[in-house]
Amino acid sequence: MALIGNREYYKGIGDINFEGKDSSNPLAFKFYDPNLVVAGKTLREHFKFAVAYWHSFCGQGTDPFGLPTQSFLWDSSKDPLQAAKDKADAAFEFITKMGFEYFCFHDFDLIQEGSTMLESEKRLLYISDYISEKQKKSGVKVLWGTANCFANPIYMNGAATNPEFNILARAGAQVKLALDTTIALNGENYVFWGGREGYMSLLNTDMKRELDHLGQFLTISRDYARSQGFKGTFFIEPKPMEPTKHQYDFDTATAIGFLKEYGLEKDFKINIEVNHATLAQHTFQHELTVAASSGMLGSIDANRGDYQNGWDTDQFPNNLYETTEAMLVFLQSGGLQGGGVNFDAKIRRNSTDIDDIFHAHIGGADNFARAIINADKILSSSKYLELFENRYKTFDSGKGKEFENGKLNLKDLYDIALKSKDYKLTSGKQEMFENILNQFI
Ligand code: XLS
Ligand code: NI
Ligand code: NI
Repeated sequence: MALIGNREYYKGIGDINFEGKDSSNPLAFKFYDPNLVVAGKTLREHFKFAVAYWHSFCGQGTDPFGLPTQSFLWDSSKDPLQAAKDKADAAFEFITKMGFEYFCFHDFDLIQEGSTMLESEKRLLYISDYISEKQKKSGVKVLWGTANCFANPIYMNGAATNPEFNILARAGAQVKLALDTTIALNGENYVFWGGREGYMSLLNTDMKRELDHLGQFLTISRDYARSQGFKGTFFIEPKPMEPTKHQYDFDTATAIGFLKEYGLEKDFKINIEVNHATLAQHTFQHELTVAASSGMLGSIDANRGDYQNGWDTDQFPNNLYETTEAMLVFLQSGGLQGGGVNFDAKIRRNSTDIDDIFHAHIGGADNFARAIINADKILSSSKYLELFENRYKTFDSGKGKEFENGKLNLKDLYDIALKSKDYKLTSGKQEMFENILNQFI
């Protein structure tokens, strides 16, 4: 029985089950069978699907041009404490009906911010007690928590990179409370997404000083969390822009360079969001590959962009090609380190029925399930891997191997080149690789 709260918010919708690809029931998984074992793990274990509190229970269909289109029953109480409990009831009802085990949150998704820091702290304690009880009853867990240091007007010039110290300190207080809340809810990880950590114009920005401040801010945040017993991983979530013109955590490569510069690479990994990758002019697969190459593929914010426009549309993932290519990287790198797949996605402004949020998550989960099943078949029963590895076979032995092992200097390369006469124009076989992908999709 899915209903965990006192009243049912998603009336008329029962538990979402796996019914297989021939099912005509729109409220059933067609491909996501949580217990299906692929490459040695169940799909549930591979993905750890999480619901994003902000999009699913707070976002009401607003856009920069329009007022809310979705009104939620759980928002009806004028008392912020009651409203937060109602929202938690709705969230737990939804998550358990979906059969998912995780959610992700910002501090003030859980409860409305107070007018002072102390009031906010009281409110967060109040709601985390309530949510912890619900976690005990339902088994629902926190994949990661984070602090919203971007919505409040005081952060218009940045949070940890604000040119004024007292605003930075205020962001620090907020991160402390968000960490306390994450720890109280047994959160497995903690995210930093630097929405306002960047610049609008370099004419008025001391970039080096702001980056030093960010490095120091993350260092003391980590130290505080560790001193409170937090064992999880910290994630940086790169995004190139929006809301700032230029965000400091532009993409995965930039974020990894930053973490290494400030000595944070042991505690931090990367949370990759699909639409942020495409905003940075990269593919999702590219970002996963960069993170995996440094052993820093931590978590995924699953969504998709729109190829006809240039902002973060946060649509639910449904691009099977894109996700299958991503799952090739995912499987080959051994999956996510500590994280999971968080649906950081929102239904469209004109999706106003109570079941739309179910269709969205069902589609997202089915998309990932299909993609990993395909990717596993490509890796285990096609010539893909052999062809892939074959491109590098001249480094497997002889002089190539010596080069890889650091045994050759530049003069050695010169001597080898003098002796080489014929250079073969070896095909990259891209079209054949593409056909393999197509065959298994
Ligand atoms: C916004 C980000 C944000 C983070 C959490 O673009 O995706 O939602 O995931 O702060
Ligand atoms: Ni995100
Ligand atoms: Ni986003």
